[in-house]
Amino acid sequence: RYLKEKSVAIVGCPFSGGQRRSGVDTGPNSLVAAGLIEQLQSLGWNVDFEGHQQFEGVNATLAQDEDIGKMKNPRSVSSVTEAVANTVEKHAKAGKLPLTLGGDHSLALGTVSGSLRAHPDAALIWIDAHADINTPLTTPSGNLHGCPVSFLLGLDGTDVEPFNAWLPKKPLLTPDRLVYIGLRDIDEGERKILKENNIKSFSMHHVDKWGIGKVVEMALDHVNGAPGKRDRPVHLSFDVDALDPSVAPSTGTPVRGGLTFREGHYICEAIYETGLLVALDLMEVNPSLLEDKDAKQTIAVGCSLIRSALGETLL
Ligand code: NNH
Ligand code: MN
Ligand code: MN
Ligand code: MN
Repeated sequence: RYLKEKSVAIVGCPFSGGQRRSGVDTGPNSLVAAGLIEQLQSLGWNVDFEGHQQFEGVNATLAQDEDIGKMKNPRSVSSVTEAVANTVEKHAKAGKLPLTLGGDHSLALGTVSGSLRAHPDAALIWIDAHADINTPLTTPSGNLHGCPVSFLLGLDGTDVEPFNAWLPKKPLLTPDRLVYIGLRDIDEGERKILKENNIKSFSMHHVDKWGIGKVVEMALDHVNGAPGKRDRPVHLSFDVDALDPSVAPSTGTPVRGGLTFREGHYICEAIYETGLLVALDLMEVNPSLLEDKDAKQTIAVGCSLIRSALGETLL
């Protein structure tokens, strides 16, 4: 409904500075090398891909990027996310669906910013084992991939350099348009933030209790403000670590007890079915961890989640 045509723009983001394990920067290239573009073309999409984002300069100086407070690599994350925001905004305003391939999840500060500039009333559906809503004050690790959502909401502690040089004074996202599915590893400070801001979260406990069908329904009801109402554009940010490590082993912070293969795919299929998907992120695929067969499995699952979100049907 919001797209001009069946046109997807791939934004490959070879960046790992939001966390400390190398290799996640090779995720985008691995997904493309596995045939993602051809797969999307055969689903009838026009695929716009002019090579991955160029972060060589930033990546080369990561080691010199000194901490600011607890934040690790703050200048690198800020400049990369600012650039990604501009790219995603450009594609979205051209009526295309930006598909961002990570790279670590700090990149979503950029992707969601870009989406919200083009679709100011959009909802954010965050599929993850983690809430990624630490602030620069609450982060236990200093890793900015655990913080993008707090910046998007403009929570206390996020008005900091260098991010405040480009993030808007008035945040683009409000807590009522955010929903989580898959959570099972939340930090103390995050728990408090989720409560205080009344943020809707479906943990793995809820997936077990109600089943994935009901959970996705409730998640969509929540962000649209009423049961059955479906009109908000949706930005879907999918961290592969939401899946169980037996399904997607090659990721930096696996947490057991995750979504099954089908539950992950169901989420993507159901959101595609609404016709409201305007942007998609597939993040945290790290092919350099573990053995080759685990990397291949994780890359294949990444490609198939993307296909499901872009309309591959089972029948
Ligand atoms: N919550 C932890 C932190 O802030 C871990 C976040 N790690 C993730 N998030 N992989 O998706 O560091
Ligand atoms: Mn994440
Ligand atoms: Mn995660
Ligand atoms: Mn992650």
